[in-house]
Amino acid sequence: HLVRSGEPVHRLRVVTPFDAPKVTDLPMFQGEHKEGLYWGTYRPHVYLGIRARTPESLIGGLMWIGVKDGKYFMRHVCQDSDELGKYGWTEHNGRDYGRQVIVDQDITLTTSFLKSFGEGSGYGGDWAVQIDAQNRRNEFDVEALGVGHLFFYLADEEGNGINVGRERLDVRDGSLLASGSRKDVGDWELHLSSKDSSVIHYAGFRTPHMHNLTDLVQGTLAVYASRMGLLQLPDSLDHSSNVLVFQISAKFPFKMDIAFVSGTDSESSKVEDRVKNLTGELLDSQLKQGQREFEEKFQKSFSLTNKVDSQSMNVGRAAMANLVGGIGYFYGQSKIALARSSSQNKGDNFVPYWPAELYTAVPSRSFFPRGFLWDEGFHQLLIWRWDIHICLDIIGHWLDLMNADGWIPREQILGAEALSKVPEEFVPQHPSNGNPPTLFLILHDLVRRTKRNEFSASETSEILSFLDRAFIRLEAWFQWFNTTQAGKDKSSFYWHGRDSTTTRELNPKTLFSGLDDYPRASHPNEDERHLDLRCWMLLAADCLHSISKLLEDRKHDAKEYHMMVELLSDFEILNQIHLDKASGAYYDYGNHTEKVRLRWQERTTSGRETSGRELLREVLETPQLRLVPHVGYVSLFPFMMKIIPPESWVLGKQLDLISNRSMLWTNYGLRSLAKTSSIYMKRNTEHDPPYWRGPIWMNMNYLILSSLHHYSQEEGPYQARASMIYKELRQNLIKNVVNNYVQTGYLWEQYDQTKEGKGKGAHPFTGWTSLVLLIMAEAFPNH
Ligand code: 6A9
Repeated sequence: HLVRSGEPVHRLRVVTPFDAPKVTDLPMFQGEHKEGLYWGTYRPHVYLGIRARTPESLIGGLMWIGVKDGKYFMRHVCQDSDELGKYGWTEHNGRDYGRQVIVDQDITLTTSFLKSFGEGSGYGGDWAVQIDAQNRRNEFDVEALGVGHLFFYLADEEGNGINVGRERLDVRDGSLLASGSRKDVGDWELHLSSKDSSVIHYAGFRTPHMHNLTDLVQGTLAVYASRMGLLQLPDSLDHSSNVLVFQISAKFPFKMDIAFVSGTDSESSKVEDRVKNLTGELLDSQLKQGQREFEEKFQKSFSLTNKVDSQSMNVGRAAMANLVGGIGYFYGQSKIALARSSSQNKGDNFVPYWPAELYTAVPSRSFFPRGFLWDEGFHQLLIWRWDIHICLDIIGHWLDLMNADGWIPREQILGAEALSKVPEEFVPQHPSNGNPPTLFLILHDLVRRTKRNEFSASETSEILSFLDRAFIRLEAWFQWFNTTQAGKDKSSFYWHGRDSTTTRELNPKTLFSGLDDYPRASHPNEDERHLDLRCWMLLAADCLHSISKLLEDRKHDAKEYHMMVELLSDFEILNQIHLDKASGAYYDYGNHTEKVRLRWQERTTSGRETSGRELLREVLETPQLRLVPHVGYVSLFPFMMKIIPPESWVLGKQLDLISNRSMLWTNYGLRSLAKTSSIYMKRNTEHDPPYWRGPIWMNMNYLILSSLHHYSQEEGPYQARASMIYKELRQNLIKNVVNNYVQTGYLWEQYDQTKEGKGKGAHPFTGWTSLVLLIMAEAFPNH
């Protein structure tokens, strides 16, 4: 029903924006707010990258030459293969100050970012980058290591030409590196200042391909090296270069300040003053000031004193700084898959979404430097406590990505730079697939706190106008789930779109649930009932209900949502369809057998010769409609959503499951799947190792911990036990994440439930693993 043949692509409903005023067009996001957030470190996929929140920006970035085993490597895009000892923001406020430490073998770079609105500056103000380069092998003065090579570039995505400051660049006689002109900020200049003697070379290029900058610089260096035997840029320009790269070479240790000033064409531009203000001692003192303010704000927002030790506090600080410092701005068009057809050219079967911008935090700067819908709800649990305006702006951007059907694409791969990080087969987004509507987690919390007058008057009025504008989109989102993901029974839901024809998967995946390979019914069909989705629907209905109550005078109808809440939180109904009375566990329901396994079989290719073997699923028993007996994160959803009455025996059973070492409990957090599950730590296909089938994930642990906290406050027979388990789980989670950070320099995507809680998967993963900070602070959604 998505594509009527012959219909022009741009009129397809699936790529038609939702018809309502955009949330990001609200007055609260214009004017000073917008200008204040114009420039930032919004290119999280590079080690240091600056851009403005505009589709075609002037972008800045840093490369350097790293040395490993005597070989040279160009560093630029965050890559696991660079094997950096560490990189990440130690402080960042998401606005005008940040400090990052990068450890690359013997070299340590400290990169600081500072923004300033000096008198005379152009739109969005000025900014400075300070780079402090140290080499711990200094004293040996090995020639190759004694000199460091940094490359700072500016590139204009709009294609405007950039001029070199002067033909022979020398820091000692003046500091102008480059200049140019743009519609948004007027004329601008880039200045360099350093007390250390350095040599500067440059190269200019004309290219629209910003995702190829590493190759461009590396290739140019290679050509010059082979011709001249020197590791330096050739001091040459393309005609009308829109990319300028400066190579600054100096003996370690050295320090340099780079200042960007805009609006230099205006009469009162005071360029000299502003450059002075953003370099040298004045810059140093402003950076110190930024550091102090970050620390004060951090203490005030999370009050960790008396809660954790100082080592843990460092990790909490890094979690906050990296989540906020990793916020990016992306612009481009998602690719939307058209209904799966038998067409030959599968890869091409997509239509572009409308060009859209996204301001968002990202799960991982190296592995997944782009927006993910359900991750974002977790990120915002932290970010609203840091900066409510940034939080609302981000949520607004996500809601504006909604199409006419009320659907929001799950993974946002916008623009060439983002695309360059994703293998082709993962790019198209399927319009039949949802993703948990976690934004309701944070909105619900904000609504309750607004009701309790926890915000200032101006914040309250902004939250109200935000909710008023967003409401119609939130309703549409809810309706999208309510209609497209409905189950047979009126109180049941399931993730539609699982593959019921595959013979390769041990258990067909449910990527859109966010829990990828977490086992569900062995044979997907329309009889399925997914517990997690049912609970997300409860959260969504409850949130919409409370928003409509809050906005009462604005004539929203709360009744429909109220009925839905009553239905989905009805303990009896829940128990009828999802509770296994014998074990006290909640389960999915569907067409299922436990008797499945993967077996190597001879490949039978008709016509051609058979070649080799393949791993296929064998089903040893006819599946039946039944509860799907896997204990794990999904089975804890009613507990997470606090549906279980505090006095119920079921609560006691849930605590048993959680604290049982042969099921979910480990010293490092709760396993995603019980050790007793038939699918525990099983591969799904030959190439697909277990992911949500055992390892420990922070987002789910946080929600479970939050419920333990809740039940430890509710009077009842299980109160004391909940409290005990809460304390122990909290300690375990903190200790393990902190230990891993201290040992490896990173927060990780998941933690190994067997090998002493070792971090695994993507790293740095400063998305929802940052929730460890809220765990330290004992900060949970308000109920
Ligand atoms: C693969 C490979 C360089 C998987 O954190 C983002 C998501 C979560 O939303 C989801 O719940 N992660 C979790 O199960 C990572 C998803 C990565 C998918 C893209 C492309 C590129 O590798």
